[in-house]
Amino acid sequence: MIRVSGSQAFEITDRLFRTPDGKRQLSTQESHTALFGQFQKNGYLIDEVIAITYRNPHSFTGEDTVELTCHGSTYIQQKIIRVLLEEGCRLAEPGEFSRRAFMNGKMDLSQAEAIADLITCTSAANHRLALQQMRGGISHEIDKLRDSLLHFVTMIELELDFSEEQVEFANRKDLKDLANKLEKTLLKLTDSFRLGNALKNGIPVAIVGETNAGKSTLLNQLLNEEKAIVSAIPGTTRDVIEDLANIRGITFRFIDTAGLRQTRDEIELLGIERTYQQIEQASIVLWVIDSTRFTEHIEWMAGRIIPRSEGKTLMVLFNKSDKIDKEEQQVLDNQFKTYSRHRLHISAKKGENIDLLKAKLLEIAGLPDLARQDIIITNLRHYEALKSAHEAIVRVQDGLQENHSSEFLSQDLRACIHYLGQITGLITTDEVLKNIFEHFCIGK
Ligand SMILES: Nc1nc2c(ncn2[C@@H]2O[C@H](COP(=O)(O)OP(=O)(O)OP(=O)(O)O)[C@@H](O)[C@H]2O)c(=O)[nH]1
Ligand SMILES: [Mg+2]
Repeated sequence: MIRVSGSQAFEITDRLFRTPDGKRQLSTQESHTALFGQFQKNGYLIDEVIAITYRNPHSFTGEDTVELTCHGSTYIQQKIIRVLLEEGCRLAEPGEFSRRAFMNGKMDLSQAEAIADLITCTSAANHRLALQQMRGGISHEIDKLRDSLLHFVTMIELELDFSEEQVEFANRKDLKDLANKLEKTLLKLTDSFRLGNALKNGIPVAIVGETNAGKSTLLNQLLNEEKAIVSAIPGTTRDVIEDLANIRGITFRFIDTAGLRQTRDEIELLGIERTYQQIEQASIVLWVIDSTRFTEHIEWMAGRIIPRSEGKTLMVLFNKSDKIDKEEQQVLDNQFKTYSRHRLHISAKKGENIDLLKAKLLEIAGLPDLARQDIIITNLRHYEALKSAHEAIVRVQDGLQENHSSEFLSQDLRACIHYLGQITGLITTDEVLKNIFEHFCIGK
């Protein structure tokens, strides 16, 4: 489908589009109607198309728009586009349609951004969050906050006008309550970003452990794909290998790493350094142990993995369970009780207990019920703005506590309102807009 939007959309397409009876024109069509006809230039037929007309402001961009649905060949598409360009159109920039929609007030900035998220969504969770944002979930929450703040600041500023008379229009206790309420809401929103970000970019899961433990085999098993090279030679994986996998609608980012061991090999040492970085960046760490040779270097290994896993969930996986019996499994399990309460026997090669591992990962990820209507922030730009807004409201709280003058309070309240305005695009700069829309794909 080729979309032509702008004040000359009808004029240009009318020169190229003929209905079978040769009588009807796009410019005189009613909005939201489809016409069948030929797309041609100077009598040279290019394709038979359906043309849908939208009259401003009732289109996605808010401008006059014609959408041409043609046959799928890239040759035809390019030919049509070339002819349109010859007739005075120009190619849309990335995200330009959404940008125009925003400029023409068809949607606010956070809604426009949600379109980009919707297009790239790869999981049920992403999909739901993007939809929520596109339909104005976040905007609504932000507007509510802004309204409370505006009310707040009006009361404070009224006092400024009567400053000589030393009146207090705004009851200080009410103001404190309002500030506390706003602070809580802003904190909740900024806090939700950790989850939102994980849902959007995948929850990072680092697969670490001794060489030859079966880490790459496990990665392949989780991805259902022969992504990493597996071999019986210790030190096979030297670099970080990662990919996304979807487990029941939630995206996980599984990261296979170079096995840990004492080595003088320079390249391997660089790889091990990267393993450490990956542990630090992950939310969940899977420590893979070769059940057939577990006694070796365990202390050494623990000394490397445990401190770096602080604040994350560490799960111990006894791999190659196909090689040992139940009693041996029990002994192993007892030995690792102190390291983590999450322990599981698996066989990466045979696929044993992999479903259980997946269920455990979902459980550890501890995702709240997404069906609830809680607002979850997924966008870094929104997060930054909310964080600044939160800092400003904390200054207001402090100011109220220390009986600062209305003038100071109003300054911080205005700052808070300003940051919230950035999210919905009430306050923006050309640079910010450029930055946002240039990351859209062309045609959106
Ligand atoms: N019996 C058995 N063998 C396994 C299992 N998982 C992996 N292996 C074997 O163990 C060897 C090492 O597997 P890899 O997946 O390459 O191990 P790794 O931990 O990635 O090793 P490095 O990349 O060297 O650190 C291979 O020969 C695998 O076939 C398992 O569950 N059972
Ligand atoms: Mg490997």
